[in-house]
Amino acid sequence: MAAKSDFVVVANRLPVDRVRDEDGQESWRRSPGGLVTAVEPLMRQREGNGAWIGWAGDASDSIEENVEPFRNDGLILYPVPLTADEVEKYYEGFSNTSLWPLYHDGVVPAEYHRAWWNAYVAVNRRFADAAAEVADDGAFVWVHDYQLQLVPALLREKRPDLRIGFFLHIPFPPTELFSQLPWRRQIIEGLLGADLVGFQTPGAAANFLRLTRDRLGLKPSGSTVQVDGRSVRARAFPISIDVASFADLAADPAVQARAAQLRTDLGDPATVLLGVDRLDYTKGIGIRLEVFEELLEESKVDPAETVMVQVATPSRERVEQYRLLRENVERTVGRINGAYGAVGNPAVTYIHRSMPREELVALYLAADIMVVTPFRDGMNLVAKEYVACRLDGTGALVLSEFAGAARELKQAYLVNPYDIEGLKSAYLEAINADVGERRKRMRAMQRQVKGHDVAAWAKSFVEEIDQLRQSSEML
Ligand code: ADQ
Repeated sequence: MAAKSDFVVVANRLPVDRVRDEDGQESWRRSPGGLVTAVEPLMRQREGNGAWIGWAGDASDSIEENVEPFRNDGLILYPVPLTADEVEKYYEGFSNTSLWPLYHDGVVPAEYHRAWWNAYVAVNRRFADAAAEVADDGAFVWVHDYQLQLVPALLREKRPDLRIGFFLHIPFPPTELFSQLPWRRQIIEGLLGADLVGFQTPGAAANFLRLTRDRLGLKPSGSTVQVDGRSVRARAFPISIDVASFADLAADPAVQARAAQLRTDLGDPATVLLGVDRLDYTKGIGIRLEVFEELLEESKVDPAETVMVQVATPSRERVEQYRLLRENVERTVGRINGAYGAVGNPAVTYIHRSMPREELVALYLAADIMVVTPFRDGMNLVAKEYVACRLDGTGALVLSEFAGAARELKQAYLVNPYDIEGLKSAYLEAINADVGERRKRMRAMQRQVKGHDVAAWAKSFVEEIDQLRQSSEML
């Protein structure tokens, strides 16, 4: 058993995937994603004492098949095994077919099944047990996201000495919507096991606090609620990105040369529109493409001058709604290209792959207009990454007001993604804006993002939990 850790992250996924090559040789490969991008820089500062508990992303034959903790790139990684049945019920089922749509305004209907819930409870218990074993006396344990909402209370039961933080990366729905959930009480009680519950927006924190009153009869006051003689604080900690590392890549001559090459490959158009998302029905990818299609149809944009690139990272491919979405998006891309593309110059370039960070940044640099149109999104890091990369102050961001990022990036062209005419006007306004106007907006957004990077986000969360501990010790 490796040494105990004083700083433990608990998240559904490890920041690596286990891959097997053709000869059956196993190795670990870094995996992309919002959470890894956000927490990794902080973990690295722990001088080898930071631990990360998570699932390795593949099904085990049995949960007895334990993989020993191992070191990877300065982090101690503790894999939590899941069986194929648990992957189906806990991950694809309860997490991604019940909670994910429910928490995103019910963009598609949420499904509830008791067997999925039972698997969710069992897996949350396994994560809590792992954390209880790994954490040193009085350690800080930071639990992440909707897959693990029961962990704070389960962990507190075993280890009352720990400081427990929880951060929800996705939205937290209004009480009327949340109350659909057959296990609403258990989820709220699970979260209340933490000392500090962080959300992306003040509205989400308010929804949660209201639920503690409506469903548990507690008496929240300001951002705090008393439960079992303890104080639990709930408030917003808007997540961000590692601004400096994006700016460094954007300043790299090789990345800039790649961006120029991409524009040449796209046929040197006057305007490049870009979308980058996980292929998820909350992200509004279909509507974004259809708006472009209508503008082409109405000759408001010329396909010889304006092209679109859509990167859609494969995601949750075994979940039915995601398969349907993929079919829909790919049909739309095909239709647009059939009508408006030319040989060697499609109107929409569609990429359904993950890509290295350098290539992503080259795309951000190649794009005049970044289009981010989720129907609901906890934050949306892509919007912030684009802003951080536009070092020369050019470029424009079209951003859904239903992304958490809209609270901070107020100078974006803000849109309601349900309003098609509004979306069309915003595209055109962004495309036709003069250089000075775009620059003024971009510079203001850059000041915001630079002043609030991911290091500041993590620091403020950890400091707040320290303060809570000190004030409770003084009582
Ligand atoms: P996501 O829904 O995954 O995150 P987002 O915030 O946009 O959404 O983060 C996606 C990340 O993946 C970005 O860092 C992006 O650069 C990267 N990425 C996207 N496509 C890629 C590709 N093809 N190749 C490589 N990298 C790619 C969830 C919530 C969000 C919240 C984050 C963080 O849904 O609302 O902002 O967590 O809290």
